[in-house]
Amino acid sequence: MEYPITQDAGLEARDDRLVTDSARTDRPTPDVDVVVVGAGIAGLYLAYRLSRAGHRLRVFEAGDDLGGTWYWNRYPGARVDVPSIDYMYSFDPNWQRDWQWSEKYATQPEILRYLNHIADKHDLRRHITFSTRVRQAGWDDGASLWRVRTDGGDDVSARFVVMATGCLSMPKQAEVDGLESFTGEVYFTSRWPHDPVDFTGKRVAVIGTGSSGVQSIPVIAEEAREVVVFQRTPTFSIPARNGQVSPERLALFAANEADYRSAARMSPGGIPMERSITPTFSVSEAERQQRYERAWGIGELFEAINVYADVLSNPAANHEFAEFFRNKIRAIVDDPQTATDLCPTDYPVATKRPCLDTNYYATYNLPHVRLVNIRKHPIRQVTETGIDTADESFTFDAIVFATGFDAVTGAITAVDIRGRNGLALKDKWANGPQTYLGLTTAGFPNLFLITGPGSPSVLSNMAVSIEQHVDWVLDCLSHLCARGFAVIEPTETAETGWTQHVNDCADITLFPAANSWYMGANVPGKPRVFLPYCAGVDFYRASCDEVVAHDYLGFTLSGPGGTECNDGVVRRLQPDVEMVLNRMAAMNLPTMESMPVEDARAFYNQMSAVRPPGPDVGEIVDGTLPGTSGDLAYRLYRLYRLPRALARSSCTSTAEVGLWATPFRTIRCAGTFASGATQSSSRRITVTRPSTGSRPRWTTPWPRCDGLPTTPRHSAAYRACSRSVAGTRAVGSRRWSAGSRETWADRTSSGRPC
Ligand code: NA7
Repeated sequence: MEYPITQDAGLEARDDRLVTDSARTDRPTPDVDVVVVGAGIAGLYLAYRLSRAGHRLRVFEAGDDLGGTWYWNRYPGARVDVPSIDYMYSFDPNWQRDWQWSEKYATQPEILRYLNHIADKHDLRRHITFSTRVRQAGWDDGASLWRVRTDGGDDVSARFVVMATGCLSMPKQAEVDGLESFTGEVYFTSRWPHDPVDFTGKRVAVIGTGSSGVQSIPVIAEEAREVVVFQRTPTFSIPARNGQVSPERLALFAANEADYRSAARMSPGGIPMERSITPTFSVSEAERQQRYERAWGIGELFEAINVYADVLSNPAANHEFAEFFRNKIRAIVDDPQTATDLCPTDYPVATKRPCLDTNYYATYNLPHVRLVNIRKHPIRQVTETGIDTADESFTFDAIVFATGFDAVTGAITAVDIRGRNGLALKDKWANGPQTYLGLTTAGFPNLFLITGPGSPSVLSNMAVSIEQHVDWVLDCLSHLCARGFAVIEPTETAETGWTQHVNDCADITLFPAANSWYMGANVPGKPRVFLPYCAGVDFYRASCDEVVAHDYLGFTLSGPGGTECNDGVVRRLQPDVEMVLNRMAAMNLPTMESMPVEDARAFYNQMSAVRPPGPDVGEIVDGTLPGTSGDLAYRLYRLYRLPRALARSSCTSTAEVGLWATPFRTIRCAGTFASGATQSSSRRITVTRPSTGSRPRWTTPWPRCDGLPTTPRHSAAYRACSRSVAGTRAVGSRRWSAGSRETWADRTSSGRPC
């Protein structure tokens, strides 16, 4: 099909200052404005936006063609795991005229066709240099530009570099001894051949049971004579129930696409969906089972995890949901030992990437398919003819590695990126990535990361998150142009604050309890750090927007016109503290410090009513903190759930300091209720490991009912929460302006920030 080429139509107004500031300084003009690394979904959208905005760009792509993940991951059964119609660009408004998805979850070939269709329709290929890997990018401080080198011999200078390298694009090594001696065929799901692979009549080993294994095993089993699956960690998987695109969903989409898109952008995961506000144990067992069945039956991952508000925060809730899954597995799989081995037991459900499957568990009932639990029977080595475990020798014609990726950071640090003073990004991130908004990193000016660590990325619908990041970058470039700046870089303060916030968000969930690739735990030697931002696409977007609204808070902008920096931290509070304040703001309640203790207590009482029961208070400590007019007495509750403790406490004469603790970190202790006084103070407190010696089991219920949106927008969740606290006596009507991000201490009469 031919499409009209639109490259010259509707160009956004271009401000030449990006490229011609050298005319006003002695800086050299770079070869291009922007180098983009990668031509997957992100790279293509960047090519579209940048070219339409009139920027000179080059896109380098290691593959021989476009598509990124969807170019490489062409293993049998490869499909997207969010509904196809949610997994498409929103910038292509008339898509319905020339594109229809054939299935609820499109296959890899269909997605690749879609991406090619978009590239052709908008003439994007002309920007892309294929079969060329960017090896190095070095910041030239004197010239304020990047010098980019490729394995194809290109040496390109650019004002900006954008890493659109994808979160799951750097395959892990095989990590088994003896592979070179194997005389059969070897395949990696992440680098599948372009020519058809025929397993008919063959004995095939599959190593790995993540999404790639779960999708490919049933398809391989349809052809192969024998399939042996080597499983290290079992996975939670729900039936995809694939089929045609849901007509209801399509109708909803078509009826008002703008609303649909907007709902996706302001949702927790990038697919229109209300955040669940129902705690698991607030309903009867019968209702719980009913909802679990629905989650199992609907065949959508985000919906399934959203079944109850506290699945990812309350261990008991998670356990019950996990047990439901395990019972399903036991019911499907005939052989009891195989069923037991397929049941995940050593991590909470959804803290490793859950899978969507078609006949995965049932495949193990086929007589020619066998599961080997390599935790019990470790792989010793690959031999010339197959695989030896500790107690058995297997013969294979082919071995398939479905062993995953060096996720989120791997493809970024694979490029030798050097920032100011030659600092290597790899070295900077040696103990874990530090970013501001997952988009930028201090010491590396004019470098943008699309869906980088510290952004929702792999916990979201990537199509939505990619567009949000690219849009943010384009707006940023426009801002720089408009204001005469050439360089943007986050401050250490902003980056430290964001990195802490990302960790804080993860630490009040169960995510850190799993050895997952979210935690970097699948790659030997990789620092164990939670990589994505788990508070949700909606909360994240609000942070990004606030940074812009506050004159690029936390960024230093510089150029011929001078330097500007509105330094600060966009999220300073512990996330659950912030939710409390958000809720109060949304309800037009007075500020916390202006409330009498009784009102504050009543408010928390109401909130506690919608929370699941948590453990008792761990420790109560009395002390003093310096206040603006003398010491403040405080009572510190070192606990998992402050609100209930406050409700129980009889203390009214001293300030009560809530410590929403993150056990292994230095955390912020913020917020005081002053009896009669309006001053407060705060400091950092290091919380030590509890005497039990094990990691505390967090029940702080967030995100959930308390997860009110950052701006009081509206959602059913907000209205329901509002109703649930309707008994709270409003003692004032001061509104904490949406978007303001002060600490409690900021908002005391002293006005002093903590
Ligand atoms: P995943 O989800 O990382 O799965 C990889 C699987 O391979 C997982 O079961 C691993 O076990 C297993 N694995 C990894 N290394 C080894 C070694 N050395 N020995 C045995 N088993 C191993 O990658 P996928 O490609 O399946 O999916 C990645 C994402 O792509 C997915 O989430 C979708 O979004 C698309 P482990 O769990 O580490 O014990």
